[in-house]
Amino acid sequence: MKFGVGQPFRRVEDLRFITGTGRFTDDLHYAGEVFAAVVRAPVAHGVLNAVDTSTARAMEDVLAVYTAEDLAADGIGALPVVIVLDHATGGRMPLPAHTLLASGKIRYLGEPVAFVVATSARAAMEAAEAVALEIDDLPAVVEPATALAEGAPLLFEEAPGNLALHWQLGDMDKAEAALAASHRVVELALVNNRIVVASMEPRNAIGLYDAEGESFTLVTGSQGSHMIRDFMFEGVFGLPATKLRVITPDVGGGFGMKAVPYPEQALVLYAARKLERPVRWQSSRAEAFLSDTQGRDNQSTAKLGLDAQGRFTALKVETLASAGGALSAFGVYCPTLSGPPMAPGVYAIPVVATDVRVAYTNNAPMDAYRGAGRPEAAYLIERIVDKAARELGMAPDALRTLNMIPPEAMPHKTDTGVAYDSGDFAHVLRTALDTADWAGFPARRDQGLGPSGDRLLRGIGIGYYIERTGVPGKEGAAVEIAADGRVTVHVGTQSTGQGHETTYVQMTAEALGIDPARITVKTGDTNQPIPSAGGTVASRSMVHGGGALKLATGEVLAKASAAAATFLEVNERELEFDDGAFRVPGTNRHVGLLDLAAKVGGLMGVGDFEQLAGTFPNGAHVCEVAVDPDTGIIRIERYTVVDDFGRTLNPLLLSGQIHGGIAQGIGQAMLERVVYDPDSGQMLSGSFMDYGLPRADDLPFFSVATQNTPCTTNPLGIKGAGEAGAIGAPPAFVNAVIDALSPLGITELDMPLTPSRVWEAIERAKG
Ligand code: SMO
Repeated sequence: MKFGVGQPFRRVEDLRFITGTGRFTDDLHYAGEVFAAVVRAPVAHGVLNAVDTSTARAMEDVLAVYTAEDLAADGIGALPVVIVLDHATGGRMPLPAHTLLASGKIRYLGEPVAFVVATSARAAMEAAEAVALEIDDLPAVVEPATALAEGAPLLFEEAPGNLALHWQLGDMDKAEAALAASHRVVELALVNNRIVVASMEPRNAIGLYDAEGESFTLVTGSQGSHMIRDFMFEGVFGLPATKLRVITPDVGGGFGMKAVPYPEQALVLYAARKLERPVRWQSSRAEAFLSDTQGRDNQSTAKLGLDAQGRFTALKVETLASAGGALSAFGVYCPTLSGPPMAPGVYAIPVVATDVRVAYTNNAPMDAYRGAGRPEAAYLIERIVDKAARELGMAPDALRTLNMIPPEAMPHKTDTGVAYDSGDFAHVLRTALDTADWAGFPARRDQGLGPSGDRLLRGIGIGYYIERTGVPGKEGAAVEIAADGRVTVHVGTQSTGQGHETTYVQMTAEALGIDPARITVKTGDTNQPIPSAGGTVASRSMVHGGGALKLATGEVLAKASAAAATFLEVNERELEFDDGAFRVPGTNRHVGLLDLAAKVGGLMGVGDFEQLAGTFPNGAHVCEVAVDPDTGIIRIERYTVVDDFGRTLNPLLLSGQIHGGIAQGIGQAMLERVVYDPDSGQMLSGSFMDYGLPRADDLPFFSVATQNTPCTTNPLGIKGAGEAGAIGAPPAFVNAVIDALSPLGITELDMPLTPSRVWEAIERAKG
């Protein structure tokens, strides 16, 4: 079918976006609305002695200035922590309150301290500047290692030694013993750099209050209206979730950062109730740098054991991670439940253990960023495998192939307890290497001169990733065929730019045999008629949302089939459904689905899907680079990806996902790093003048293809593709650069591989 699943159907939402008629939160206006601005902490760590709001309150057009005292007086609670774990050594992790407004103490630069509401955005901003804060500065700690060091300034009384969590997976002693018994042990220490999320549309929130119904509406850019509602309400307002409707219109990027609740979302609701007026807040880019949750930020040391043949015997990892200056909803998820289980990657490693210490630090709160822990795991294993190959004098592809879990061993349970259901890793790797002309690289290595006439240093690298997605859970969908022939599909996953409308339209058009132009996809409203919704995280939208839609279209067809049997006066079993119509085979008697819907006054089908096990997208990234030794500038010459996504719904959109993921992964690996001054905690990279995002001319054209092995744990065979590109890219890129620099004796280098860092390493190596 022309518009069916598997076809490169063009994005149905793009006309709206490219003609400027998308409807984002800031495009929506409400009668009587007023404007909020946040007073943010000007220091990273300090005692907050007083907040003087008197000048601001007296300013023209100012309606209110709220502080932590006002919130406390009204019984407003703190934001929820979703991931709560036990310390490995026993005992629940401490849970210092993630307050909406600071009280008593400041713990990160940009932490909200007061909330100003005025009749214009300008008046609100000016009044915010007039709020006087009396702060005694404290020394800041901006790295987990310094935060955990003896005598470091303490952030929270509840967390002695700044230890948010000490957590282990596997038996560290067993891993140490297995390493001791190994033929060889390869060691690696690396930093996974802290990065901002940089969604194109900054965060925002509009709060509405209905005094009569004592109910709220929150309009906000999010990765799922249902998840924000469920996080927001009980803890913060002490009200049942039914008292809050959350609406999320078009969203310009989320990447994990918009999956969590924020103080401002609660504050607009609070202010809307106090003032009985719609209250709107729109983050500036500068605020986004300071107060959006950030990603990655950990340091690991790892040991990989090998036997005499090069087979892996054990992997032991020790990680220090940062939670930032407030515990965000999934703040400790990435370095614990998400990353470490994936530590062995695609390799058979009999013993694997990880020890993680998460520290409170005077930085923005830490949370999920595209991949959320899995990129960290993939980066570590793929770097240490490359290092092992170099130390053994073995080709990196051969060492990988030797240790990869073979398809005949599927399903395979890793020592970390993860059950891989399917995959043919060696075949995917071989396909990628062939496409990248890996075999022809030695001849290319010696080609080409830099601008000064020096020889360019060329290198090639592999990053093989696997991620666990399709996290078990429920997702709902509903399909409504109106009597007039219009079809509405309700889903609970939220597109933040991925193009969900297109894929859901494709799936529906194929299942119902109807024209895609008839179908409208609705999302982002907790009032939708769907039984459950988990939102868009962890590459789950097609895995879960696709499953739910399949159930919903199935129910519509079942109802229609019964109606068709009555109408055609045949037994239902005699009917066939084909090309949008029920037919009695061998006759010309038939009725179209849409005609039937008109006759019965409309049809509705609902699906409530439960994904029971993980899915495991995986693939090989092969990156080829040329480093100019005079400048340290790295040019990516070729970039090849072959993925196993189980089943492809739309190859055009899929490529888009991979392209964007590579750009974000290369961004982290080549350019991006949040820099806080180590003493003051001031941010030195607080704008795009100082923080390098990748641009189109930093990247080559990509070769992207799939070699799919059906997923056995999802009824559609889908593995999920949202995060994959960002997971495979960093190790492929860094391994390529180290390959280029290894003739100079450079075998370790931490991200981001900026020209200055590369140039300095080259100069040092030259002596
Ligand atoms: S980083 Mo994601 O939204 O699981």
